[in-house]
Amino acid sequence: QMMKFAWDNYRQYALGKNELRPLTKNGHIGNMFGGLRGATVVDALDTLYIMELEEEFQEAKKWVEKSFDLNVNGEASLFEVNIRYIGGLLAAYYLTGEEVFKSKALELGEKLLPAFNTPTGIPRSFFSLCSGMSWSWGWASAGSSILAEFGTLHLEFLHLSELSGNPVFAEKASTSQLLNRVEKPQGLYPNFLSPVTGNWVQHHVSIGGLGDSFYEYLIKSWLMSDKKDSEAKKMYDDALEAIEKHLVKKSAGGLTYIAEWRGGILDHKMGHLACFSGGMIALGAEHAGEERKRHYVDLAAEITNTCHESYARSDTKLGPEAFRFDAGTEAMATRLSERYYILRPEVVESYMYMWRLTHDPKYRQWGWEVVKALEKHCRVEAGFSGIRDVYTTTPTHDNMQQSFFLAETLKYLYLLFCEDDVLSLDDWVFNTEAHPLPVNHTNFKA
Ligand code: DMJ
Repeated sequence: QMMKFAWDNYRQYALGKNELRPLTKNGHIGNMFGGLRGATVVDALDTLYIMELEEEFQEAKKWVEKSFDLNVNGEASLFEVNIRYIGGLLAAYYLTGEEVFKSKALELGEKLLPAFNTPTGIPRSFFSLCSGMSWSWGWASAGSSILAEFGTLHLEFLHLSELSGNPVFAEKASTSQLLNRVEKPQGLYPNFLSPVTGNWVQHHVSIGGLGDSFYEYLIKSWLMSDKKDSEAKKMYDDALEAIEKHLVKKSAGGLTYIAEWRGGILDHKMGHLACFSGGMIALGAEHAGEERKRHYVDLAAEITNTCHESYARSDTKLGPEAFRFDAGTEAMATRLSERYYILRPEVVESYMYMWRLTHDPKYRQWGWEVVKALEKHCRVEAGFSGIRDVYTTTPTHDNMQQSFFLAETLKYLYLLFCEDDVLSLDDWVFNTEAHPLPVNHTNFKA
């Protein structure tokens, strides 16, 4: 019902725009997708299909067939276009077998290739869909590329190679050679790398924003290869070991968290984005060997518990954008600018993985608490909206229904209450936007 409500309002007020503005009942386009439209349509396709919202799925499919225009010439984020559009189209194709999704994915995939024309082949954050010229975020030091952006292409690009028969996609998205060569401080991967020299630009390490999905794609690359890509597995194991050694901490109140690292100094902060890591560590634990398995299941459970605490300690029972462990604070935001919640999925994502791994009913209870909180605080007359402050029972709304709410938050909540064989984790890996891609399509190894 939540998905139907979110979709129906998007369709009524914003079809063809990227997101719905549910208070003003209009559409939002933004500047991340280079002139591409319909981010919510493409992000929602597989969720509609999985939930058997047949009529709504057909409406979405029809829009892709008739109105999804790829001949655009704006400035796009390679990462965002890849995880939402390529991921969404690929998942829709694999679930339904409908050729239109495959052909759109391949056509769009071709348009992304010029973004890799840099001295090292590491793409910058933005590129022009028309000229292929590329550039970095203005705030990224010395024109650097971001770990979580250039490191979150591999799953989708392997499938583009698989479906097109052209190895170029897999080759372009492979970063392992370069990353294995460059020295890593204490075994950690900094978030900023120069696409010109191939060296780190600044020693900020985070399993949250800027770093997050790089680690996720290491373990998922191995799983998607049916456990054949041992290089990705080793990179994941080594990275997790370094993270545990240097960043995992326990608060005075006994909460386990993952701090950020700035040139050797710890920042005792966890972003909402970092809360995906409970699920990732749980997923990896299954394959860690008997001895390490127990350890990683416990670590994943502790981190997920901490993220749940960040929700439980707020008045809305939704979590803030970032929470801290300093000056007597535990799992709460201390800055006004970090008190918002924009319908993000990472906490329910971890509940879903923890549920599938342990079947401990508390994860379903926690998921249900989120459902109730979303209904109470984020549902407005024409859709769902983010809120500006999780620490008040009368929050104001940000007037934005993010496309990842339909792609991820609602999908993970749904899967939390499904049988385990609905998108079994043995057969599918979820890209970082929760689009399922099938395991064992690995003929192309870059
Ligand atoms: C999503 O687009 C993806 O999950 C991405 O990896 C991180 N940010 C958002 C959701 O919070």
